[in-house]
Amino acid sequence: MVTSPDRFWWGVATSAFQIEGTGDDVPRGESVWDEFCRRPGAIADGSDARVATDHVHRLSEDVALVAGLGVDAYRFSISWARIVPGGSGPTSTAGLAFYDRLVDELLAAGVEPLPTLFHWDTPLELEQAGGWLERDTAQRFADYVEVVAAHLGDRVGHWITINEPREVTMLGYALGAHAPGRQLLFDALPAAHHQLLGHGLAVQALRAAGATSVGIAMSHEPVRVVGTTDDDRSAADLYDVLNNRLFADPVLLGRYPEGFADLMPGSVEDDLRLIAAPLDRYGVNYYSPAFVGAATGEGADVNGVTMPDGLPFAVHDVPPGWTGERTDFGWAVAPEDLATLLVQLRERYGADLPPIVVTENGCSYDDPMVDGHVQDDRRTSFLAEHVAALRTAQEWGVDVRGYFVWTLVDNFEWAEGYRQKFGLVHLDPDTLERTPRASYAWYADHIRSSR
Ligand code: GCO
Repeated sequence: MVTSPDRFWWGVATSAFQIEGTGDDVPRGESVWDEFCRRPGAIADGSDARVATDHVHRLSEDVALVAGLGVDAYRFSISWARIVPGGSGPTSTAGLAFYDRLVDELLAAGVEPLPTLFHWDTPLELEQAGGWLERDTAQRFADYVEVVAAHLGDRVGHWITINEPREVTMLGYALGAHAPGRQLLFDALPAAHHQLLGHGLAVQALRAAGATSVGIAMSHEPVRVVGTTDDDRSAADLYDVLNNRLFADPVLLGRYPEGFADLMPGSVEDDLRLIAAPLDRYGVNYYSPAFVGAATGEGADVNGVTMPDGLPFAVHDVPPGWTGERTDFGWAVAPEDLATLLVQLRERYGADLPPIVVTENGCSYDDPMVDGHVQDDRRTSFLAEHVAALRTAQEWGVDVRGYFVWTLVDNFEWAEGYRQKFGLVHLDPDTLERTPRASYAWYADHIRSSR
C-alpha cells in the first residue's frame, strides 16, 4: 500500500472500455458495447472503441501522465471479458498479465491502484443469455471477481465493485440509449437487483481474499423540482426514488424504497442481507442535477437520451429560463448541488453511510489547441468550484475522503462516441498523441498545494 487509507485521496478515473482498445496482442472477449457499437445509429458519431485511446499499447505513457498529476490513487476498471473472455469458463493469462503490469507500474510510480470490477462492459456471451436480467450473471460476476482478487490481492488492497448500476439499468435496459439497447421500461428492474446482488457477492469474495477496503461507485443526481404544483413535487420525488434511492437504499439500508421489493424478481430478503454488507467507502459520481416536473405525457430528448411518451415525470435538460453555465454536453454546471447532495446523503443515511469518496466529477469542454496548448479555463473553473463545494460539505460535517476527476485522457464517451471531451489531457484522434491541457497543470498544482 502506498498511502494511508484514512488520508484524503486525490485521484483521476478512467474505465476499461473507454480507453483500452481491443488490443490484438492482449486479446479480450467481446462485450455488450462492442455489439452495440455495430448497430447503425447507436453511437452519435458512428465510431466504436476498437482503438479508443489505445491504452493497451500506451500503458506506460498513461501511467506517467497519472503520476505527473501527483495523485494518491488511479481509479481504472478491469475488463471482465479480458479476464474471462466468455463471461464464464476459462481465464485469460494474457489478460491477467496486462493488469499485473498496470498495477506494478502504478505502484512503482507511487500511485495507489483503485480498480473497479465492472464498468458496464458485460461479456457479450452472458448478455446473449439474458445479461443482468438473469440472476446467474451475478454469480458469474462473483466468480470473475474471485479470480481477479486472488491474482491481484497481494498488491491491490482497495476495490470498487460496480460502477453506476443506475445507468446500466435505466439507459441500458429501460430506455435503450446504451448497451445492451433494451427498451423494457419498468421491466428493466431485475437488472438493478441482479447488479446489486453481484455487488453483494463481490464484497463477499473481496473480503474472503483479504481486501483492505471495499466500496461501490454510484451516480447521484440531486433533483430540483421544475414548477410549483403538488404534481411537480410528487413527480420529482418519484424520479428521486427511481434514480437515487432505488440503488442507494438497498446498499446502505438493506431495503428497497416502499413498493419496489415486490417489483423485483423472486423473494429478495436474503439477497438484501448480502447487498447491504458494510462498506469502507461509498463512491459518489456527480456531474449535474436533474430538473424534474409533472408528467406531460409526451416524450422528449434530454441531452441525447430519448425519453419515451407516457413517463410519470418530465425531465428537462435545464429548466425554462436557465441562465447558468452549461458544458459542451449541455449539462448544467451546478457545483452547489454537490454540497447539497453530500449533505442530503448524510441526512438520509446517517450512521449507515460510510465515508464518501467522490469517485467521478468532471466536464466535457472542447477548447481549441493553439500552438500545442489548450487553455481550458472552463474545465479548471468547473473543477475548482466542485472541489470548493466538497470542502463546504466537509465543513458542514460530511465525512468526504477523496475526489477523483473524470477523466485522464479524452476517450470513448459511450453513445456520444468521441464527440465529448472530458480529459485533463487532449487526445489527437488521428495520431493518438496526448497533450496535457491547462487544467492538468492546475489540478497538479492544486494537489501539491493542498498537502
Ligand atoms: C460514469 C461514466 C463515465 C462517463 C462519464 C461522463 O461512470 O458516469 O461511466 O464512464 O464517461 O460519466 O459521462
